[in-house]
Amino acid sequence: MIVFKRMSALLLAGVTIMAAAGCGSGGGDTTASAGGADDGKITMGFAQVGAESGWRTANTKSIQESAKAAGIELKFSDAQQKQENQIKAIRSYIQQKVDVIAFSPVVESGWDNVLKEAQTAKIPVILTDRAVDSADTSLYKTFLGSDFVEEGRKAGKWLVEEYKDSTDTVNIVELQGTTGSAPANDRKAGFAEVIGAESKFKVIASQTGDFTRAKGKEVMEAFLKSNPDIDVLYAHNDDMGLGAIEAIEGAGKVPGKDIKIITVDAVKDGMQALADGKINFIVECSPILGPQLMDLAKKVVAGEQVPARVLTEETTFTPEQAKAALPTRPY
Ligand code: GYE
Repeated sequence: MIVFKRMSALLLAGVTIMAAAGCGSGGGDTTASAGGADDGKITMGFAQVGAESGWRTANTKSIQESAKAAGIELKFSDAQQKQENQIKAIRSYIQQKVDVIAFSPVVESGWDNVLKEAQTAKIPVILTDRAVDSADTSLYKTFLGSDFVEEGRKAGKWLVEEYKDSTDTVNIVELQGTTGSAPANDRKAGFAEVIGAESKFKVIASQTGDFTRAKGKEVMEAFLKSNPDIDVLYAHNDDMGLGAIEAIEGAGKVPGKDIKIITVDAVKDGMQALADGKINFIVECSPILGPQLMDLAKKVVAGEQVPARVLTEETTFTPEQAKAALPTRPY
């Protein structure tokens, strides 16, 4: 009833307004550009870590494509895994007076000064993918990315389940991500927390492979030389795991059988190795952060409140699940 009454009132009012406006636009769908929201395009400066892995390549693609789709002008830089390059890029974005700065900090510490410079210049900052350890959280608007500790726990839980009927010692080697990076610190911590509950699990060697295939191979070769009895490899990303597979095969061992392998990311090459039985379990970490980032950027530039932490949704994969997912895997 109320609806009906209101509708007739609106119809009447509409007739009056249309008459007054000389039968203007009618449709009423043209309000999207009202309020000058589209005046001046948003410019984003994005300081990327590098191109160290399949994950990173997919992440860069997602950011570039989403900026285009969102009508955001993107200034993009690749820091080649060096913090000083990222700091330089951020300073240049400040100088260019971009509307918003987003970046994926290569390591967690050492960002306070440059973040303060952005704050003084009133340019909002969004952390993407990796966190910083700054005590002052007002230096950035939000942090969009995965829960790396949880990823490490998922890897550990699979291992506990896999060896639940065994009382023998399980010798584990670990290929860590970039030293000092959030995913390396957190994936190590989450894994250690879970396996630490059972004394049969022993991490006999743990070293960085810098998230690259080449380093993963090199470090695994060294692990194999000094440790004849490796049961499990936990690699903080697929690329290092894939490099390690080459080292394991080179040493005459069978990856996935003689040495069980757990990795993180679930990019196509990793998923293929999982489907082929060379990797045993992958914890997913999604690189598709672009659409959410552009959405947050628009809100932040408009001065809207955004949540301090935006988490990515993720799953895990067994070989069977990898086979099913591969044909439609976009990256
Ligand atoms: O897992 C790895 C990449 O920060 C989540 O960085 C990202 C990690 C990812 O090099 O492959």
